[in-house]
Amino acid sequence: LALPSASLLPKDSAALAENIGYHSKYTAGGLPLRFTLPQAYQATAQSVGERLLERWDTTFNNFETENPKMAYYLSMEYLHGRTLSNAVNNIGLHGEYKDALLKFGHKLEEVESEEKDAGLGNGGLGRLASCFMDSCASLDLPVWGYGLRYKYGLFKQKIEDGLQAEVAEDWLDMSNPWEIKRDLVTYQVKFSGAVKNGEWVAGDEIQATAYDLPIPGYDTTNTISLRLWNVEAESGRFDLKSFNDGDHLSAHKSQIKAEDLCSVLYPGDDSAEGKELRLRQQYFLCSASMQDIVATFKRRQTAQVGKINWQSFPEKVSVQMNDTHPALSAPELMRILIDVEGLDWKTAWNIVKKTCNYTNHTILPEALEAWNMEMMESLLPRHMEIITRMDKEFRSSLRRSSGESIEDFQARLENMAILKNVDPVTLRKPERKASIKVGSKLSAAAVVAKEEQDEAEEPLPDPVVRMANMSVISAAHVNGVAAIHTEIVKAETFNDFYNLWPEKFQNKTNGVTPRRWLAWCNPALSKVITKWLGTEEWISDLTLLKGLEKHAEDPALKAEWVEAKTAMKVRLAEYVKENTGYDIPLTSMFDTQIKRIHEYKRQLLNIMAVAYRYKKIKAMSAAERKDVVPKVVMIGGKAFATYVQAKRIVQLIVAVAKTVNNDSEIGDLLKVVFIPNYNVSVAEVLIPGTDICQQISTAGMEASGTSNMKFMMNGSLTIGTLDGANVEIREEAGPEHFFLFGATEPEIPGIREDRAAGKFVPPPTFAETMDYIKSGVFGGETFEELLGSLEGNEGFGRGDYFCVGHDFPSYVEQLEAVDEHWKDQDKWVTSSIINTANSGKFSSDRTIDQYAREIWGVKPHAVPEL
Ligand code: DL6
Repeated sequence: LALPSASLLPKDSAALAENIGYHSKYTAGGLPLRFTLPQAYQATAQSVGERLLERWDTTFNNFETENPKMAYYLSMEYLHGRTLSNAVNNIGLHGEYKDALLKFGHKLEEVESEEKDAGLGNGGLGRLASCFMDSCASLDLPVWGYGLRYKYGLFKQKIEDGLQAEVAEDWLDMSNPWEIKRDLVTYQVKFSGAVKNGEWVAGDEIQATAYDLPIPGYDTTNTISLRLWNVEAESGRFDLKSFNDGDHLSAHKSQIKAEDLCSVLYPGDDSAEGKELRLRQQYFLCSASMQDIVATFKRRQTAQVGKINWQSFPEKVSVQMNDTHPALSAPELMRILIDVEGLDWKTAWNIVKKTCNYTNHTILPEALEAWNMEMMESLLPRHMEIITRMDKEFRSSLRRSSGESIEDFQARLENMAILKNVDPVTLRKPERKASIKVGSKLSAAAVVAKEEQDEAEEPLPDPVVRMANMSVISAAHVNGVAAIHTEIVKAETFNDFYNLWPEKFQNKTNGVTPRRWLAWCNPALSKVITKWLGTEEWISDLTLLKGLEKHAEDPALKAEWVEAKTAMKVRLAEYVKENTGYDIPLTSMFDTQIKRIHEYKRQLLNIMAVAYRYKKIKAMSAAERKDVVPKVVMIGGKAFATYVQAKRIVQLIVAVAKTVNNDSEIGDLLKVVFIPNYNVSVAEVLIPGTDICQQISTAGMEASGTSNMKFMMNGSLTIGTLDGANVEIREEAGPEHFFLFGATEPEIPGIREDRAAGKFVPPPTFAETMDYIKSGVFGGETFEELLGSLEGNEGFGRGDYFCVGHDFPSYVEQLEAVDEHWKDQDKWVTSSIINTANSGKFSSDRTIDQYAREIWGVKPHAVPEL
């Protein structure tokens, strides 16, 4: 029996309207006489989903039969945002769907807005993973993503009484029309128990079920898969006996415990140490994915070659670990190869070392994961054996370098080993040496005193498994995410490893997809770009934007550029009005900072400069005020629920906004807006409407940043430090189109030392602003605890660890330079065009092409057109 041909689904607007009508009646669950917006969304999503499915099937079948080398991207986070708008654009049916919906009286944009963001990530790391998926599909690469299907993604942020409140975000409550549940793709994931006679007898087993999200490439049939694992309640876990005995709660207990595993995304900045559920999640992802990868390899090998040649595994498979969260992939692959497939240790280890790769996304020490060894032993006893052997072999392979003292060698070895706080011989928790020697002649009283003294000593630290060290040791390639970040990784974070294996380390400067982040989110500017370049090709080759540079002084382009920017500012102002109630004047400079709220990202520096500006304007005469550049400062971002200092920063921003915006004396000269519930779709409105963006982290602390790239593409100028990808953005745009301030990375340790030595003299503008805020001018609050962190008062944190005070004067100076630049609108527009024109490097297509060639060894594999 022949299956229906994959290319039969019609795509003209009349047929699409019919298809939407069909789904609204039969699958969208609405009432027959009404066709509401939510119903229209569900019906349209079903219709688009079918068209994605035929592409997905074609791609899958093609990979299955042709068996190219595959790369698998493992990430605990994907910050996907909305799917509908991206999908209709990527598959080239935007116009057709627009017309089809108009037949029902609906606007496509309104239908698209019905969709909830898929927020399965905390910030940059997860959003990067989603951009990478889009580029992999668009470049026709044989790549698949793996992740977890959390029920509750990143929380919804509300501002209540001036404070952040968190509300659980049940993004699946309306069902997810994009996912395809694969009932037949399931794997058992084992936990706990013990290893008996070399065999792991699990204490618990949970079933992982695959849910696939199709990822359509742009201008290609290729549609790849993001496979998210979910725990399905198994009937076997329902305890019928308890139920029959009337104990209904206990009957469900085991089911609930299993389902809990995928219930919630962990907040990114909170140290996950000690959180067993997080470790269970990480292992669940690694185990299900590695089992799936091995199964695919075996199936394709058997079909193609007739037998399985394990040596060819690294020629067919490359695994990318997105930070250390999926680091258990390496020991899990070892376990499968040895325990299930019967390979010997050496063969398995050679395969693993060639297959796995690791990306580092942070050098913040608190974010480098280290898991308690005892907990790992109890949860993953077999893996602890494997990891211990990996560590033992690594330790014995390490050699003293010439001239290195024994002490230095030992210190280096302890710094690089996987296990920390263990006895170097047994690799177990060290026994505390009994201080009373056997046969000693101490009196009974002296023995008691000695024992008491022993007890009073500091307890020995718990042994831990350092996931970053394990990742470096088991990876073929290790990469940082921006040039400066990779240099820090090589020179500091993993310096000993770099000296040992320099060839392992690479830089892969991040990128963002130009589809979502320019072509689709900024229709006004895209139109202008296409007109002036005479082609739409830039959407798949962003370097073509360079062609705009020669027109950067052309008044005709400038006029169109301003018109497009204004259209996006109008859209943004409407959004602000609707979501905050504030009116913002369109002729003002729109100044935006959007990212997670964190002390190192220095939203505090931003809002303090706003307070300083406010104070200055208030002190001006009416004549002086005429010279002030009117400005709207927008800040958006979520503070993690337990990060107290970050929540205080939100509180200060909201308080400043309330005072400034209600001050009639200030009027339109300054507006401040805290954008609540910042997420991907909010960013899609904010970025195109922004004139200048703030990338002001303490130098050396932001690995890369990616919003900086999105702003640049959309013609925003940047005020920033020499940190992360800012360095490369400034190089590409040219220093005269970038506002640089602040200490550089090599200067930071000295500044901190001076501070600790009491040598810091607060700059007058900074001290004055501190006092101003403390005076209670912003809603009567004095913000002592927040500002105390900048003073280094006892009990008030780390004494301006993030160097806000040091950088304040140069920041304010550069903000003034920004004002001067703005006053010459002609110059400003040229800078805006130059920024867009030089943003080609920051397409994730470039980044992914480099991963494909320099790390994964995979080649484009376009499937035939439908
Ligand atoms: O590489 C993506 C993104 C960078 O752009 C940010 O600079 C960096 O802060 C972020 N890192 C994390 C750290 N998470 N962990 N582990 O989110 O990665």
